Amino acid sequence: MIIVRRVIIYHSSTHQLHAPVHEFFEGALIPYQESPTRANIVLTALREAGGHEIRLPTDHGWEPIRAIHDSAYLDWFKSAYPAWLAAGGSTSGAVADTFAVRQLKRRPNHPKAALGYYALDATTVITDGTFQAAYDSAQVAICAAEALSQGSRSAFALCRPPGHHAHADLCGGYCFLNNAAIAAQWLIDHSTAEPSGPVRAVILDVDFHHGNGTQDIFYRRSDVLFVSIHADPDRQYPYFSGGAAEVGEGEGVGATINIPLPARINDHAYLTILDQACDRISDYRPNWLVVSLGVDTFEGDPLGDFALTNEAYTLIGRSLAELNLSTLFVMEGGYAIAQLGQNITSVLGGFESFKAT
Ligand code: SP5
Ligand code: ZN
Repeated sequence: MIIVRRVIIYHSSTHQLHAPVHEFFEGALIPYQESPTRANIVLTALREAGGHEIRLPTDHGWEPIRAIHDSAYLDWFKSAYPAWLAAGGSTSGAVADTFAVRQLKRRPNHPKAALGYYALDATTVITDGTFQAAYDSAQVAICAAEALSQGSRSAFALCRPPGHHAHADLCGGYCFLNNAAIAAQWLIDHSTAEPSGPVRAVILDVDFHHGNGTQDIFYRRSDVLFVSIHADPDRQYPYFSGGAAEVGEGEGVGATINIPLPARINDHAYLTILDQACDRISDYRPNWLVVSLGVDTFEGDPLGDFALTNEAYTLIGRSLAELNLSTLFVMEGGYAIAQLGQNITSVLGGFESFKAT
């Protein structure tokens, strides 16, 4: 028998307000890769695939976002763009040129200084609509989490901007608010207590890049298992985290699992590793599964160096369905525009068509 479990889709239209023009890429200015087209294409592909309920988010306010992010960071983010303009910055977007790295700890109030204090790289260009887009992207994730907590078996949060590179008080890697972390925390906070111990969530991050922000947010906790399968940071962004030796700290030791992979990895090798990760997830016996879903693992992705074909995404969806958990997909990266819609619908299609034995 085929169990058809249709994934409920949440998306926002205000993501289009976040549309920086350029980014630095290997020393050159190129068009901003994390473009509004990405989410539009995924939504169109989902509509064409048919059969999904597609919903806009309702506003759940600041509380679920404050549960993850530093309040001074959120205050800064809210007024970063107008403050930048008032300080003489260009309307093409606010971006840092000086960063608060290592021993540099001063935090002056100047808008340009604040940018470099709260950003880990120069890809988080803040334009007029960025704050609204990021807030609504987080609301998309929260509403999808709410659907799960109300009994839906699965949901897909079409978040844009993405979230997994954002720390509690840092933006980076096109990310401002950590949508997956906010959703996981929301699920934990809205679950009925387990007699057997704390409510547990897994965040499985299959984006090409290590989910540095998510890792850092939960690094000292045992109630959220973070599993990330990604390009070895010895050769790829975000470089400064994502090694296999990073396993958590204090209470959280063992609740972070990093699986760095070589360039050109193919479908078969990747899926073998994913299935090993799924065994670790089952052993943890979580109440909730949040999947940070990036498809920049695709062979044609301009930011990636893996060799996954479209068929891999159906099999990834299927492996995740086999876990038989309440599952929330949160959109992260994926920049091969022509195949982006198909790669995402393949994951959801593989998940939905899993044949129970
Ligand atoms: C959410 C997400 O996927 N963010 C990714 C941010 C990556 N930014 C740095 C990209 C540097 C790419 N260099 C690769 C060159 C390939 N020719
Ligand atoms: Zn990525």
